Amino acid sequence: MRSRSQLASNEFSSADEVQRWAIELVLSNGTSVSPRGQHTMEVCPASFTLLNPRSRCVTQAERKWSFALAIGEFLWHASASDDARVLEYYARPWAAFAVGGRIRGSCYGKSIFSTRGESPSQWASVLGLLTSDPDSRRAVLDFRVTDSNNELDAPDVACASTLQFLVRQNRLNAVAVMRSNDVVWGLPYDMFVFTMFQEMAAQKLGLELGWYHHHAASLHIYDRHRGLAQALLAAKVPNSHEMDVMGSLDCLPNVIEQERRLRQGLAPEFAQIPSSYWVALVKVLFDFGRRKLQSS
Ligand code: 5HM
Repeated sequence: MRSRSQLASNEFSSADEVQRWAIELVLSNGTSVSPRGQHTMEVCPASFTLLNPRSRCVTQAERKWSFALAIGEFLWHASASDDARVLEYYARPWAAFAVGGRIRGSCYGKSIFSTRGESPSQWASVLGLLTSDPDSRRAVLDFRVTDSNNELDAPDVACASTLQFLVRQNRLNAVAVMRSNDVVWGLPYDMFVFTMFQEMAAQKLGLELGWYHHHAASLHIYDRHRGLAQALLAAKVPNSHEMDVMGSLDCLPNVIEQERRLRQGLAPEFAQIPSSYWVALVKVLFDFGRRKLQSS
C-alpha cells in the first residue's frame, strides 16, 4: 500500500500529473512578474506531493523531456562535480550559468556529498543521524552550502534550498524546498534528481520509499514556454511510467565512470555493472551519445 502524506490536497501519482497541475495552476492563477527583466506568470507559494517518487519521469511526448539529461544531471550530482562541461554535453544552456567553467550555485551533489575539511559530508551526517535517531526532524541537506557564498548577482544561485528526510511508519519521506522553480525547464528535472536522492537514502537506510513533497516559493512559467505549456495542457496525460527499484548503490562509482567514458567517445563496459537497473540507465546515455554524434 502506498503511504499518504498528511496533506489532503495537491497529491499526485506521477510526474506527468504534477506537470499538468503546475501548468494549469500557473496559467490560470498566475500573476505577472519580471525578475531580472524576464517576464513570467507566477504563483507564490505552491506545494504538491508526489505519492510515488519512482513515477519521476515526464513521459508526455509533446514535452520532449530528456531522460538522458535527467540521468546525466543525476550522475553529475552523484559525482559531487561542479564542472559545467559535463552538463553542457547534455544541455547547452547550462553554459550560460557557469563561471570559469564551474557551476557555483546549483552544484547540489557537491554541496551534500563532499567532505569539508575534517567534517563528514552532509549526506553521511544525515544518514548517520537517521540511523541513530530514526524519528529525527534534523535530517536536512542544505544545498546552499557552496563555495560561491551565495553571491546574489552571480549567473547561477542555488534554486533549491534544502531536502529534508523524515522516517515515518518505516518509510523514507522527503521534503524539498525551492526558492524559485521554473515549471517547464526546472521542475521535471528537479523532481527527478531529488527523488533519486530520496531513493538512494532509502536504500542506504533499508527503508521503503514514502512520499515526496515539493515546495516552491515561486512557481513560474516564462513567456517563451507559454506555447509549449498550453500544448501540454491540451494533450492527453499518458499512463504513468514507474522506474524500477533502484539497483545497488555499490554500482554507482562504476556507473559514474561509464558516463565519463561515454562522454569521451569510449565504448561502455556493461560487464562492469552487475545491475540491470544501472545498465539500463547507462544504455540511455549510450543512445544519447550516438544520436549526438550522428547529428554533429
Ligand atoms: O532569478 P533566478 O535565480 O530565480 O532564476 C533562475 C531560474 O532557473 C528560475 O527560473 C528558476 O526557477 C530556474 N531553476 C529551476 O527551476 C534553476 C535551477 C538551477 O538551480 C533549478 N530549477 N534547479
